[in-house]
Amino acid sequence: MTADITRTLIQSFEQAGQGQVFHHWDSLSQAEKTNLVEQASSIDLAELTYLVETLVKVEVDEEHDFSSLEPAPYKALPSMGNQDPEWEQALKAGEEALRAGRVAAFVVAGGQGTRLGFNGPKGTFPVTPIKGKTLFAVFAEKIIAAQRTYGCTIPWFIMTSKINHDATVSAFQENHFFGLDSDQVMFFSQGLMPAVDFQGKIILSSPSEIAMSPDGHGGSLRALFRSGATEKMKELGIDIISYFQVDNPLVRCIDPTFIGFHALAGSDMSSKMVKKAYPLEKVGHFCVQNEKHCVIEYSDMPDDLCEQADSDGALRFIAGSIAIHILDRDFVEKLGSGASDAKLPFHRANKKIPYVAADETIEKPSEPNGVKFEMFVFDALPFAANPVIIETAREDDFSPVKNAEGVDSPETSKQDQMRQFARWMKAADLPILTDETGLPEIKIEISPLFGTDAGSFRRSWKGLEVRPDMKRDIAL
Ligand code: UD2
Repeated sequence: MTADITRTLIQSFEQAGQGQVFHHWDSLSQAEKTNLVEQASSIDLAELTYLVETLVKVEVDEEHDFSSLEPAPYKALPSMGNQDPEWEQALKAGEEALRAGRVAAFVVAGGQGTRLGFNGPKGTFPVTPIKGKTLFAVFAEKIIAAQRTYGCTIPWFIMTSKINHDATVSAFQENHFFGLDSDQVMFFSQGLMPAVDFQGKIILSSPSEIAMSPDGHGGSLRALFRSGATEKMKELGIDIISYFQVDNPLVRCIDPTFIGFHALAGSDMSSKMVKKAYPLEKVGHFCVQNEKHCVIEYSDMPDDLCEQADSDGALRFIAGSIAIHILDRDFVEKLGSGASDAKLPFHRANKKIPYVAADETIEKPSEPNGVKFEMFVFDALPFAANPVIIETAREDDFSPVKNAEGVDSPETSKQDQMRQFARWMKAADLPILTDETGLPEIKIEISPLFGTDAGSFRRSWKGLEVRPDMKRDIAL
């Protein structure tokens, strides 16, 4: 970068009231200067100024107007054992789309995993009950299983962030892409946003380093576009993107019925819901406001609405978002390219952000001292044509690993995996003993390559030449 361009960059920061970013300039080495200039050039100052004005320098937190909020309609699961023509038609349509090679898998794995207290990329966290396979390994096997069933290739797009990109790619290389073809796995990094203090000033994490953090999973739409992933999808004939989060080993990464509902409706964006387990469960709520579908995050939804009941006593806002969506490729391009007026809003989150003090030491605050900006993927829903929301059984799709202990922890997730495996065994009339919650007395682990549901499990079991001892732990 020439001296002229650097001078112009510094001036633009001064004009935007962010001159402090270059406060230590004269004492920096050449390498440090290059790093700082690179970071500073990636910041859209106009966007940041707007965010500071609208999200940071506001006197009182603007209250949302929830007066016209309605629960979003959804397609309820057919009751146990019943055939439902609409669900069967959706299954067929989804299977056709898969056989035609129209579907890609997409995982967002750019988060920092702070709550879990795990340092590596979250996808490399071991989650299965016996073999300790990682989240990435489980997803890869599910994708391979779907490819075998539908005789197709399912490209897998993986969004990382600067913090974990290299470690993620290395984990795949070291594990031979978990059985996938290396050509079908594509990695790209999401965007970063600078953190600011409560006056809106960009925070430095060292004299030569701006405190930057990932721009939220909503950043995936522009990252898919900017990285060339959507272009690649177009070349491959893919128009259906199966979106899931890295923290949920139970997720059906490829669910033909869900794909079919989306395809038949000509939807821009479809979502799965579960019935909330309890009124204040920490999931987003599917709602309709001003005739548009939307998700209101648990932290924004007033408790009285979370707890509101219908005349029959059922929760009114019952549809919880478990962050499983299908996105139409053209829709992602429209939102991600910035070419249309449809733009995802940013949300503010108060955080403890390490900063460089006047004497150049690094301070770690014990209270929130600044603001990070994040976009949420579900904010795309109001822009989507023909959105479809379908119900799914929580026990077959959702048991995330978020916390080190307690709810949504490695322990609860392993138990939920084993309950699922025990259900498949019971459905195949195997003598498996469980407690009243369905947890088997022995440990069980079943690879997606052996079975991904009761039907495929039964078929593989029938084909076994040597059956495992049902009194010892079983890993298939
Ligand atoms: C999310 C949803 C919540 C519910 C829940 C289900 C939000 C704000 N809330 O809560 O409504 O659906 O999930 O599990 O989304 N990620 C990135 N880049 C980022 C930030 C996050 O890739 O910049 C990924 C992260 O790696 C993970 C996922 O997004 O796969 C979820 O992020 P989170 O743990 O911050 O979301 P959470 O649990 O608060």
